Amino acid sequence: MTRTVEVEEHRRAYLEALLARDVGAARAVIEAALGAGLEIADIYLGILQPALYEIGRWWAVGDFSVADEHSATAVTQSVLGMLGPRMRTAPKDGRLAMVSGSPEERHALGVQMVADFLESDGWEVLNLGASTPARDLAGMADAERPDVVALSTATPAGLPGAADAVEALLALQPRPLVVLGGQLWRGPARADAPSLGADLVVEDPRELVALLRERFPPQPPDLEERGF
Ligand code: B12
Repeated sequence: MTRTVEVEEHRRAYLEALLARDVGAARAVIEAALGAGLEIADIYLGILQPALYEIGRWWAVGDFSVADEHSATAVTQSVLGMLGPRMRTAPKDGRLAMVSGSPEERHALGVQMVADFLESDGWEVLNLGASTPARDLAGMADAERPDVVALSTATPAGLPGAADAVEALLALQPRPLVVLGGQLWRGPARADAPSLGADLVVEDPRELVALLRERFPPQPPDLEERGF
């Protein structure tokens, strides 16, 4: 059996658990996927994200109520709570990232996933969750001096908020690297992204981790830590 088929089967089982509003079954599906040797990154991107997108399609055509969508989101939040700690590694070399939904952005699972991917690569992460106002975001970035601020935006209505946040972050001295991501930038808004002045627009959290490794290479472990 190929890995793709295996992921598909787990995804189908996960969706069934969401339809049944059964958090226990959802967790059991994910434990089974882990037991079958799937990487947590593949569970995030091959099971959880597509399942939520499917929920979104059902919701959009009226086959799924807002209550059902809220339940699916809460179940998935709980699964992320279970997987996140297994994905994280202790921050070790002082690389600091802030991750947030752009102003007015209420979609939070993508933010959490991006934070978890960064932590899995040894970043210290300040995760602000959904919808941080531009001024407050910039205020915290000014105080904390992160190397990078990653902003997540899902819907076209989020574009002005994302623009405000980028503007406020770019005005800081020194300023962080500003990265945009999320579903908004897969649509026509992608063409507007350069005019906002952000440094990067990235779709996939794995790609973000790889790009940031080039710009902020992890420091080799301290010799003392290795027992020398
Ligand atoms: C759950 C949900 C909600 C919940 C969110 C609750 C919560 N706590 O998060 C609530 C009810 C609040 C909500 C509200 C709305 N929603 Co909604 N929602 C969804 C749903 C079903 C799932 C979202 C989700 O968690 N997806 C899974 C995550 C993991 O995916 P993701 O966000 O894309 O993140 C991945 C990548 O994009 C990437 N990524 C994300 N951010 C970043 C950032 C960086 C830097 C990088 C590198 C990568 C990256 O990493 C993640 C992993 O790969 C989606 C369906 C969908 N297609 O996503 C609709 C969806 C996004 N919502 C939609 C809509 C229309 C709305 C509302 C406008 C509805 C309304 N009329 O009120 C509001 C807008 C609220 C707002 N101001 O933000 C539409 C958007 C369509 C569009 N293009 O406009 C969708 C697509 C549903 C649909 N099919 O119509 N929603």
